[in-house]
Amino acid sequence: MSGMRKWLSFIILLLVLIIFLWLPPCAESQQGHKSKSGSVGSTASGAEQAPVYPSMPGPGKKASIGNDYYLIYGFDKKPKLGTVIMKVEIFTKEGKKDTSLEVKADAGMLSMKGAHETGDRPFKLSKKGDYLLPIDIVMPGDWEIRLTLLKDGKVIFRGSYQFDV
Ligand SMILES: [Cu+2]
Repeated sequence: MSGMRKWLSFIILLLVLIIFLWLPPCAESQQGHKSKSGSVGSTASGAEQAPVYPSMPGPGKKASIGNDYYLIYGFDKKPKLGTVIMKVEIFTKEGKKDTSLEVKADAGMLSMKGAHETGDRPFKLSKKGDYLLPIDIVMPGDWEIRLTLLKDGKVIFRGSYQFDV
């Protein structure tokens, strides 16, 4: 009986030793893995790898889209509580109106991330060749509209407009 106990405690000691020897590198690799997957997760969570939306020149001003196009955006009225219609006009560098791009926008409050983001919604092309999108401003505060332009399914421009309501 006591022999078996000795045997058992020996095995337990051995197990503890093995675990102690084995744990630190494993914990390290797990941590490394965690921080890696964590950063991947955070970038992936922000709608296709946390894209950056540089501030655009104000409404009515030209914002260049690469070397080939520029856009001018505006609103049907100064953004205030309620629905505003955002209008985006796209021109080739020669100044000819272009309707071959796809335009999307997300709107939300900077100080209330995730509270009322609309998600990316497509603008509709009007007969005049303007891209239009109604945006609901549901609260006073600091809003941001994030614009994405695609050509042949590829993002060629991102820009943002911040304003207070
Ligand atoms: Cu809010």
